[in-house]
Amino acid sequence: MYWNADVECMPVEKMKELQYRSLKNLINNLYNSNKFYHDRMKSAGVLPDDIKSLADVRKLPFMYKQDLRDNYPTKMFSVPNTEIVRFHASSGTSGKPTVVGYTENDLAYWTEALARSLTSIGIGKGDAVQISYGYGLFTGGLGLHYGVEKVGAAVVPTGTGNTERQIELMQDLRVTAIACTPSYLIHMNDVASKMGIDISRDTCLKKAVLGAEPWTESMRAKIESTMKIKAYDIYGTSELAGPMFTECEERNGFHIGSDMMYVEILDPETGELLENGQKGELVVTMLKKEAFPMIRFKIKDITSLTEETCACGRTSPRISRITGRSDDMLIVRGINVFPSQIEYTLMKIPEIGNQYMIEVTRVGALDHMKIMVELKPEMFRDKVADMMHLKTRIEVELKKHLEIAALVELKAPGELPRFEGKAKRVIDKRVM
Ligand code: DLL
Repeated sequence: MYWNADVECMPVEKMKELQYRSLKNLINNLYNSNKFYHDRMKSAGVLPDDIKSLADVRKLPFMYKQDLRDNYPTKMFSVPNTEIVRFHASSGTSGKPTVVGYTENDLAYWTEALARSLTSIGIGKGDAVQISYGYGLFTGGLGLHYGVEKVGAAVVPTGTGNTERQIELMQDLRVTAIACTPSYLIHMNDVASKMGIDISRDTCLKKAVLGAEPWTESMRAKIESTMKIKAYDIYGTSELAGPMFTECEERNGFHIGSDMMYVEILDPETGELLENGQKGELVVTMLKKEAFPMIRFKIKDITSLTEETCACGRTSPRISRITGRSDDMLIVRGINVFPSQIEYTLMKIPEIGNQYMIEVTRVGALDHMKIMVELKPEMFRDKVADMMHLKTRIEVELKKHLEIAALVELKAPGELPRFEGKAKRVIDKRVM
């Protein structure tokens, strides 16, 4: 079943022509009306007339997450504020979040991408889909919400937390599919067991749409065998829109809507364009976005591209499941955390010295983050009450900037290990 067969199964050459026309339009508009892109292209020595084929996209300069921070909150937007109908934001490295704005058309394309994806995994009218992604500034909840409604299924908008109630609702509303992070689904299953509920026996759950954090085939196998459901991967980033692309029933990569985006896979070291099947850094140009265009955006996720027609009949290219990142971003309970963001917060607290370490572990299905910080010698006290007060103050400060809780452990000066050369600040003990 296709949502939009004309586009999803369009002959490849015809699609490439369409992409070129969209690219040409986009670059002309941006050069003439957006100061950020105009200046970027000018300093890279590229003019709109230099874009004579789709491959000429490679002449255009890259965009980075840092550009969003430098232009906080809306300086890169391409439309007047009056055209914006929604904002989303994700946490940033230096206290400032990255903000993305959407016009009505932007939301319509995002929803269309999700409608195609959900249809490709057989979710539609008659399904009840529990959305256990965060609603609000995070794109997971609201993004999927409108996609699910679009395909005519019923939304159960539980959001995150209150797991026991979520399980009751799953039973009472005869939920057939759930969308959440893979780790949260495993946690939900553990909680259900403690409540004496067997998800495979006592609920109508058949499918799960899982993403927003890395997970593996072995985690998929575990989820499917314990809950007797089919688990599909979903991918997206807030800069592109939010969750957008799933695998189809074949489960051999995310189908990319080529009418909406152009994908390159580059060698992270050399920047060289890689062949189909080779793993590298994902670089995306969004062809239709109005409020917040993305040209050659370096997402930093590692994947590979396939352009062969899929056994499902779709001609759209696929990217393989995400196997890592080319930067140091951690995803903890579905939230993006940059060690530099932690450092920025810590270094503003006068009692803290220069040494810290971040430890991420998984207890049951949930991630836990511990931050060990060395105090300055003059700030280190023997009085337990003083230290407890300081520990709480650091935890509150981190929670404010990271949006998730981290446990702080205070260390005496000189207590943390020192490294010759590159400091090892992050210990990720999670096994997936
Ligand atoms: O996580 C959007 C999303 C919501 C995707 C719900 C899927 C479901 P951000 O918070 O901007 O957006 O984080 C994007 O999360 O660059 C990847 O590193 C990682 N990520 C997202 N989905 C997957 C996945 C949302 N399926 C960053 N597998 C991305 C591995 C993923 N990593």
